[in-house]
Amino acid sequence: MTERIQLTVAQAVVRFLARQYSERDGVRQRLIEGCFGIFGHGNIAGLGQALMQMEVEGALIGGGGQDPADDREVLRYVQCRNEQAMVHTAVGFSRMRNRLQTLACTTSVGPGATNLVTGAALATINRIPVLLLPGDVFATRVSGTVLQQLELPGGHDVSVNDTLRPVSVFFDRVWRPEQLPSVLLGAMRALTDPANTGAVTIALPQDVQAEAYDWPVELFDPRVWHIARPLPESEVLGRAVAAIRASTRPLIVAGGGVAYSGATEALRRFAEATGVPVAETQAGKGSLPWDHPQAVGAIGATGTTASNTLAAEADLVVGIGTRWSDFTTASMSAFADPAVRFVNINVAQLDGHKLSGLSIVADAREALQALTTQLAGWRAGAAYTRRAGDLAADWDGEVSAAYDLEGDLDAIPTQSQVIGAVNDLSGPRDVVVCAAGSMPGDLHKMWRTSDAKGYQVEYGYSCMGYEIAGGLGVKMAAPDREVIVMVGDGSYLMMAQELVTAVQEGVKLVVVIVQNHGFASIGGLSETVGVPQFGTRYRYRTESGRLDGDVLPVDLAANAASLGAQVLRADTLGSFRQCFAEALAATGTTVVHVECDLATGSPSSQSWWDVPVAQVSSLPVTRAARSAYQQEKAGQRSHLRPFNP
Ligand SMILES: Cc1ncc(C[n+]2csc(CCOP(=O)(O)OP(=O)(O)O)c2C)c(N)n1
Ligand SMILES: [Mg+2]
Repeated sequence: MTERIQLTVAQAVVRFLARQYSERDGVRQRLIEGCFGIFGHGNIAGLGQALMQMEVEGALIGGGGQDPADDREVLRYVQCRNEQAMVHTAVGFSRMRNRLQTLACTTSVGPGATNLVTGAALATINRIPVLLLPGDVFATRVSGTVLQQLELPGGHDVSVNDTLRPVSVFFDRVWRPEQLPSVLLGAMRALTDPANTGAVTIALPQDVQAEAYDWPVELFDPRVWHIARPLPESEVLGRAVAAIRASTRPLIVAGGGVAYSGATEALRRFAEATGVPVAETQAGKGSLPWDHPQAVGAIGATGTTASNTLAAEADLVVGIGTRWSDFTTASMSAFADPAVRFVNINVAQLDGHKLSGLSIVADAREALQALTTQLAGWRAGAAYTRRAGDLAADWDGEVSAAYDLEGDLDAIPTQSQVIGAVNDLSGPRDVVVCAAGSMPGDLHKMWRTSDAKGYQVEYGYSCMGYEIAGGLGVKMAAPDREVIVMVGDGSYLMMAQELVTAVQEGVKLVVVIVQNHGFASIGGLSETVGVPQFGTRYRYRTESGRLDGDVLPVDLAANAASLGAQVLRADTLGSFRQCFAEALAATGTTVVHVECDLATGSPSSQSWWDVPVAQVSSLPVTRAARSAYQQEKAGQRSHLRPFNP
């Protein structure tokens, strides 16, 4: 007879989650480090009760983890302010831990659950594992229509949680306790599948959460989930080797998969052995240190002129762990040689086949090591490698000029000077976090990243409001590093409340608020698409009926102080440098508020991003933008040439 233990469904969930481990390269660690949550009637009596019982009992179970601290096997609860934000925090945490660990997020039913949707989309698009545990409406339905329940005339088994289906890589609902083991195992499998991970949702009806059941005890045995490193198929690898040997202008594009696979060292060895230059996507930035001889920096719409010149000329592009987003390909205009071909190394087939590439479905580290071995003795032409280095040096000169570290200390700084000062004053292991606005592009092209995990810009979803919440997760994952959150005034206004969580948890963030009174990025974009500055500045409405009055009297520094952060105000470059240094030295979460001058932008990427312009218009400014758009559009390629054997 199987031994059984009686627990509620919620108690079983937390006990199970506390005993899941991931393992790669022989290193085992807790898969779910903790549980973030906001309680309501949909989860307080179920998961809330279970988490409290675990906290109170200390759940001294032992076994499983290599780290003695793991043996406590308690799923620690952390309180948050907004459900979307807690998913961002889990994403920041998991990305920083190379997707080997993550956090769970519990919510009530209704609005608490639907607040998860944006965070879930962000996680899935960025391919970052997070576990979402929304409460759900009664399975039994005997209480009738409960508070916050959606009622569709066409069927009563649909709840608001079904909005999470399209943004989850795994979604299941536990209508009956007996289903729980299969749901939990399916969820863990999805969280630890490097090729297809993202938001994993287990919807838990509120009555089922509190229901008791006799569980087989093995369900709660420590369980280790091996994170696979798929090996490249030798025949496909051979074709890639032949293609690289035959190329004269090869270029590597390193994506997020390089860091997740722990392949930065393998990439460095490959680049040094072959002399092939390495460009980086947003998620791949930091794959090589910025001053490595083969590093040519950011690629695409927010790239360096070095990467973009090499991309335009490349005859073979080796994409490693990249999703080939439109920013990376400059909306399919970056690779201009009509004969260019792509080799894509990726754990996900979905990405491997993009751009008609030769798809090597494999772990980045394994594939790079195999390529390095098989290409032994081969090098790209010396003149080509030298040219890449010269182009990178030219761009570096542009960055130094924009950073302008010796600039006028008494003047209002430009955004580039603020970024330059932060880059200059922070340490090599410090981490910069950003997500939306004009800063991600400026950081991508200019930031000098020394450490593989030193750059955590979320640009898969580029979600305003990710910055502080995501930065909190990054810092929780790497408490020994300074985490610097760069946030625009627009993004700050969208979601700043996790400053309270940082203060509550004693987690130190350095937050730089760049105040430019509106959506500078979209303001810039609006100019190029023939809608100049429409609705992008934070201005009073005037008698003209338009938003063209004075700047609004918004004080974000006072706002941050009201949330419990220490706040420093800077209105010149000199005072910014001082305040930022003080913030780095502080022990608690510190916000530096700085006014920025918008007149001077960052150096141009000489690239393009496809944002369609109105085909017909009564406005001359829009018609002019349309003809410029059509010229750029002509540079778009289809990349449909098959890579046949
Ligand atoms: C949630 C969300 N809504 C809208 C957008 C579109 N968007 C991208 S950047 C931006 C403006 C950001 O303003 P701010 O944070 O002040 O940065 P700035 O553009 O001024 O650098 C907007 C509205 C987005 N990325 N995310
Ligand atoms: Mg702004």
